[in-house]
Amino acid sequence: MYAQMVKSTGKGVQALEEMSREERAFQERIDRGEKIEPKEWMPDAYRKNLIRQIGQHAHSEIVGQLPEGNWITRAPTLERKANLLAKVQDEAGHGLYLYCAAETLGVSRDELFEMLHSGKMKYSSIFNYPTLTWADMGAVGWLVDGAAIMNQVPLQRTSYGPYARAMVRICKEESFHQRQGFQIMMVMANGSKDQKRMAQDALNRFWGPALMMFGPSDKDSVHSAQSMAWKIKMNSNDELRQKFVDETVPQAEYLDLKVPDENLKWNEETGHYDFSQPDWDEFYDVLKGNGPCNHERLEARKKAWDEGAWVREAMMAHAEKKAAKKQAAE
Ligand code: BYC
Repeated sequence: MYAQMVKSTGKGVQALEEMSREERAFQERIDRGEKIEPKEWMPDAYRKNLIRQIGQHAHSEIVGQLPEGNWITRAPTLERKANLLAKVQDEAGHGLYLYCAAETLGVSRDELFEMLHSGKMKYSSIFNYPTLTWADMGAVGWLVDGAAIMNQVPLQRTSYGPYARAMVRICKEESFHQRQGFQIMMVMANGSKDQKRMAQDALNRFWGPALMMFGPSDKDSVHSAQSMAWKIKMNSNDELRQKFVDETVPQAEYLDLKVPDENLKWNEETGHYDFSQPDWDEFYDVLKGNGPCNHERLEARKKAWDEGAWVREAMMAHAEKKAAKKQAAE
């Protein structure tokens, strides 16, 4: 049933005159800034869209552990290893909060995992790129978590209560992640010639994919209009991408690294940087499953799921035994 739910919910916004009385009252609650809670009435399309977005967000956190997990055993110092380990564990925690939030909408965790593993549900495109050197741990923290915060801070005000509340803690932790990434970049950029070259190379490879994290340009975004009307999304994709560029370019300058974009230029008139769009053909190709690591990431997730089957079975057996014991005592 939920496989159909993740299908696109359209490009435009439902017109007021097309709304039923219930739908209109619901929209008015959203417009007043009220939070919607799990047991309350909501339009089916609102529920579907939230399951899609929160589910994809949860999957991104879980799959997002893989590129950094790759470097835990090769971190250059014990302190770096402990920091990276903590960060990767935080991502697992974020996934769990988000799966819980999605479950309050009536979808089960098993259904969500099935949709991830069968490719029916997406996760962020960024995690289909490889992490080739230690400098990538800096670039991921700085750029990927930096982009994530840009997108997620406004989501603390999203209309669905459990999602908004989950975002509060997630954002606090993402800020720490961004800083630890930037600090790695500072050390690399101020280190030996080779270290600086590695830092620049990591920036070169992650800049475009980080810009893609915000989704297609506004004119091509399928869900933005309705999601923004429902405050499932607080800003458009292009707005957040611009904000990210405006904040990140001065940080690159501070690192004395060059953002790989010949068209990047401060625009006095707009008060923003002009910049090149990322390669949208590459983005859609990654979404279709053809990125450098799509296959590897999904296989790793499926393997973890299969190898964890005995844990789930043991936990379920324990819970059932406990429930039976309680029932017998009553
Ligand atoms: N990658 O209509 P649009 C993290 C899809 S985790 C893949 O604009 P929407 C972190 C989109 O789903 C970061 N797919 O969509 C974790 C839609 O396809 P469907 C994740 C993408 O939803 C560990 C289609 O393209 N953050 O930060 O309005 C370590 C059309 O797009 C992408 C979140 O999930 C993409 N980049 O806007 C470190 C935040 N972009 O579903 C860090 C919550 C678009 O119709 N999510 N698509 O098949 C959002 O804010 C929104 O869902 C997005 C996309 C801005 C991502």
